[in-house]
Amino acid sequence: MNEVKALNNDHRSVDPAAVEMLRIADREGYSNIWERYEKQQPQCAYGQLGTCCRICSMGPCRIDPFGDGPTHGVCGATADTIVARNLARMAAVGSSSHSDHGRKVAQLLRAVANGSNTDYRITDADKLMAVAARLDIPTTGRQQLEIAADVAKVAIDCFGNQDEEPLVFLEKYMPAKRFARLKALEESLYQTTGAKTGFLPRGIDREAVDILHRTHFGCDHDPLSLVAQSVRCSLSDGWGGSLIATELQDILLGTPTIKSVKANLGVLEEESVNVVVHGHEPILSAKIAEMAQSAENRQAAEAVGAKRVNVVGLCCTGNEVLLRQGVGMAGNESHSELAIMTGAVDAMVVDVQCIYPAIADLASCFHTKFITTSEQAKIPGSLHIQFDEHHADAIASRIIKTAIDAFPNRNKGRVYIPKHTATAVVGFTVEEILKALGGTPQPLIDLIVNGTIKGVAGIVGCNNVKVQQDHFHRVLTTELLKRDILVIGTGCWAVAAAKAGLMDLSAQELAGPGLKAVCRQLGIPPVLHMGSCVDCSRMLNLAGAIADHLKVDISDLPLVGSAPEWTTEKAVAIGAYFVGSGIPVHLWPLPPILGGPEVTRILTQDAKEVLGGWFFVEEDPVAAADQMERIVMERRSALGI
Ligand code: SF4
Ligand code: MSK
Repeated sequence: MNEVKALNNDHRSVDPAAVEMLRIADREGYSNIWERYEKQQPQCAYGQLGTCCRICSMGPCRIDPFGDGPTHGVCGATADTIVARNLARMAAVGSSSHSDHGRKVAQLLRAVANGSNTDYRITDADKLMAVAARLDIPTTGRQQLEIAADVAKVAIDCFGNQDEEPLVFLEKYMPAKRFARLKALEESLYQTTGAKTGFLPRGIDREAVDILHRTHFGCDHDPLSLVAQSVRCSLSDGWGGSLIATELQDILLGTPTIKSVKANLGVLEEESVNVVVHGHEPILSAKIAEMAQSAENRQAAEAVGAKRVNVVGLCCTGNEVLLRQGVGMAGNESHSELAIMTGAVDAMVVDVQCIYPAIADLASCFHTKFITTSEQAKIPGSLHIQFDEHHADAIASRIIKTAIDAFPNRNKGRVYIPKHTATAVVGFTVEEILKALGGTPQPLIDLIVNGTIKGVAGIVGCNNVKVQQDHFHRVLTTELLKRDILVIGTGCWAVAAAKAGLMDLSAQELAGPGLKAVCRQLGIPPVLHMGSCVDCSRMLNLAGAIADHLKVDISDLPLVGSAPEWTTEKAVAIGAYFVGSGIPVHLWPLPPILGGPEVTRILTQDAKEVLGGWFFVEEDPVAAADQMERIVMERRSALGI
């Protein structure tokens, strides 16, 4: 290994396990996201600014943001129209991904309730009762499955709702003041402009279809109208599809509880059959994690010379099984190829979202079975084993058997597992946080009011090859802790924080004096893992519980969000529903909107007045923490605390 290569790899990731694996990638010539990113340079500036359009066959059209070239597309579309249309389509795709996940969980709950699926069951009856109560579904004297059927029906109806009323889930879960503000905003815009501008989502499917329609050639060209619909669609994700996914998964698979786990590539075991579950939907992977423990599978593993079947997670499917079943967490998005390069993965099983197609080629260099399971995420070169929740036990068994059968083909001479792991205390659902606080948010509110904790930051999002892996996550999180700001979050950020040891109890020492004392007293880390991407709904629920308790709007609270290292269209939807819920959101890397000055102004300035939440961008993590702290302090003084 020469020094230049090592320096390059240090530049690619701050995670020592990743740096070790990238040295192997360099030595062996394994393709990876960093190497392919370098080959993509220079990337298209029009794309980065959002000013390219190819929605009709007169295009593609490009607007020169510096005014030297064309100022309009062939049809006359301006840069702002093009930027806003592109943004809206990102929000629609992101929302649809989360919400389609929620739909499948709702359909499964319906099947369990009507007895047509016996591979799953109601695991958390208390959560079922809590969700039913929230939705005003009667529970007294009724059978559990009858109640479950009603909950499933309300959820499924939210997808196809065709009237003009807001989504039932949103109406029942969104804090009263936020709901009233969005409703009043719709009415005042109607009175002042005469045009309908909706913010309260009606049907989950409808809001995404609405964007596909209004961004068709020759429809909505008004940047404000397009941005407003982007927010409405995203709210149908946060307070609709994602919320349904979270709540109903808790009913079916159990609400996560606080537990201690290990994170990073060191959770792979040299002597075991390693099955990595990756993607987002835990319905299958929860089964795989459960069945891997069976005596039959243990014996089958032993029969091929392995110690056991070791199921570990990646990305958000990983977060789901980590929080509920305590499996090890192999890594976040950028770790997916690195895990295969260890040579110790016998099967990587993927469902949907955030899966690199490159894994197929890479896996073919090893004995690793790369198994796709969703008709919505087929990848050439993989082994496809179609998941069907009505035969979940049988399919999970077949997948585990495939991994066990692959184990003897492992080339032990090529196995290298970096020894890095960190301990992480995870599983901070709203239920667990309230339990730790004695059943009410009041102690947390008291701590915020008396300044022991200045505020709460919610961090979400991915890895992005444009940012040194995990660097922004680590520095921003540590900076916020120092400033007595409690950090909560989800997704690949949560994995980054876990790998960095920030979810270990020892991380209390990194916190400012107030936060440190609180965490010591409660026996919790200062960084709380709330789940997967869809579990951003748990953050909304926590914010909502505090807002309702104080009878204020979420936008009054000292809360702030960030999506550093964001990558996906889902992150756009999450950011937009945070903003629509009244929470300012930091973003890095730059979103593709800067080519549209009006869109940029709406999202970074006007939204503050209108929605109480807005976007801001900052490249430097310490400066981002400064800005986030400033927002928290401004909100504190507005509250008079
Ligand atoms: Fe060009 Fe207008 Fe067609 Fe877009 S819609 S590709 S700007 S002509
Ligand atoms: S997995 S959306 S890369 S967080 Fe949810 Fe990670 Fe971002 Fe996918």
